[in-house]
Amino acid sequence: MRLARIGVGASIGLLSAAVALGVGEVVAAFVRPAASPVIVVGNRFILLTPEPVKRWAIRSFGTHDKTVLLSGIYVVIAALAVVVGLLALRRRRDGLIGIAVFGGIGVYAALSTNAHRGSDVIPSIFGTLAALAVLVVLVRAAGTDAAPGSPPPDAAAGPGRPARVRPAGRAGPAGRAAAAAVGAPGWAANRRGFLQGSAAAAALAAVAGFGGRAAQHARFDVATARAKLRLPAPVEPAVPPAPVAQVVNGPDLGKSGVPWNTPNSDFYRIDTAISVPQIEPKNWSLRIHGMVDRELRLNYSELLARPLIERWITLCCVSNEVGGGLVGNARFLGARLADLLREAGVHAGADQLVMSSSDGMTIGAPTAVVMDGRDALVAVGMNGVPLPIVHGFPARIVVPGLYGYVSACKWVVDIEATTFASNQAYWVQGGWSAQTEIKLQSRIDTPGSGATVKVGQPVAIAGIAWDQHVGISQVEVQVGKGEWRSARLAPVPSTDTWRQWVLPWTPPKAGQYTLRVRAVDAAGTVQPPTYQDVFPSGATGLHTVTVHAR
Ligand SMILES: Nc1nc2c(c(=O)[nH]1)N[C@H]1C(S)=C(S)[C@@H](COP(=O)(O)O)O[C@H]1N2
Ligand SMILES: [Mo]
Repeated sequence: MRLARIGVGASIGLLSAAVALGVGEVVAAFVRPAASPVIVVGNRFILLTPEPVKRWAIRSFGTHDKTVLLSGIYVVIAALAVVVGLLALRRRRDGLIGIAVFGGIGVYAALSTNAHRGSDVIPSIFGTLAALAVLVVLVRAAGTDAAPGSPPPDAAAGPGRPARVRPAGRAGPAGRAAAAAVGAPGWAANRRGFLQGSAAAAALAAVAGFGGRAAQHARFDVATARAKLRLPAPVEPAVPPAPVAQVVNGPDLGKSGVPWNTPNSDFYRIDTAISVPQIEPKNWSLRIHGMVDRELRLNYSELLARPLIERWITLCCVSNEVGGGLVGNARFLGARLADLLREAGVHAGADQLVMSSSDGMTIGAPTAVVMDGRDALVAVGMNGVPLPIVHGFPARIVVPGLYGYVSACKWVVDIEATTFASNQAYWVQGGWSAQTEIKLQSRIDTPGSGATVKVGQPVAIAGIAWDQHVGISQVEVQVGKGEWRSARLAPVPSTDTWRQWVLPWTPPKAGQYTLRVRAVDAAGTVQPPTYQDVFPSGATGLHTVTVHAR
């Protein structure tokens, strides 16, 4: 009996919440996908999350952090919905208040998050109204014998089951009716009505949810616009990587290490965008302003009309752990950012460029680094195709030698010339260093940690090393406590990319071996062995793997 009550209460709550979310998706299809209530709440949640928790999430879930966040939000919503449903069964007014509080959270999130606009409250409001209606209908369906003329609720108490004693005036009429009805003898008659109502609500939620999402894609996706786009040929194409692959994948070693070029589909992704910004090239423009002589505004065709250069650039994340995968090497096509800044006439005192994305991210780069002659790009292409949407379509910034969080603004729409003293960008507000260049790093990709190798048979120890815009001059590998031996290095087109390396090794006898790597940069600095956490300016330490020889 109690179980039936809990089931009914839980269903009422869950179905009301599901309808709220479904209707929210439909309405968001008319407003914009980012206005969907879950997205709005998710974005607010990311901003409220303390920096150490964010770091933990990136460390534990990496590229899947947003899937985990969204799943978490759904689980929390479901749990709270069950509570609201049970409250509603006891007293309808409490259920209605619960739903209103839910809706209020959505509205608050939309109004208080700078990535959102006022109109983003609309889906949450409609979703809330729909949920209130569903709750009323289902509570009524669960207790139809509360209809005028039906016996007073306590009469529903069966033989041997004492009537419940309730403080006077606590429950509203419908709530009292439902409480009495569910699980009591009269309930059998209500069950059908309740099940029908529930099925209708579930169908509504599903159709609205999936239909709403489909409509959002149809109306807002820029995938079609991206697919139709033809980028101009670069005035300076990137040097082809063919010789690189040959050196590392030598005939004696077989295929080893990581590919020189990270395919777009394998490229790591780090950002705070739960709803990936969808910007039509024709609606895009970049504004350069602040401490400049003349403000500059550039639309997409004006950007493409500039001389575009193509460069191999290795991008990496400050959150990359020693041996981690938040690093990738791609061929970027873009216009020189320094040229644009010179046209705008950036003031000498403007030591920081704060770049903003359409989703409200702010990223601050040192002006001097961007202007020092390196190939800092407003990129439009990646590996021969327009930037993938998740990597910043239609335009992003790439600055060789700087971590992504202080340079690589995706979906960039605004650059403000300002100072470090007067302006803190997003990650810096969370305690990450305002100014830092990439740290010298190296990684063993093969053999993998825990791999088994054969005694007396040569294997390739291979991997990558990087120190963008400084360059790698040497990579050394140590087996156990042995000598540091120099690895063979692949040629590179510039100092702005990672460098592949390989060292043949023959395990002399059975046992466990520790392989350790360190790089030396072009200035002769040896990679320090001291471990340093990724926070606040990037990890240091040597990558080590253990293998078994049999
Ligand atoms: N708009 C936006 N741009 C962003 C970020 C972000 O969260 N939002 N993250 C930055 C970080 S921390 C990194 S490491 C790079 C990652 O770029 P990728 O996802 O293309 O690999 O993007 C940078 N640009
Ligand atoms: Mo990053």
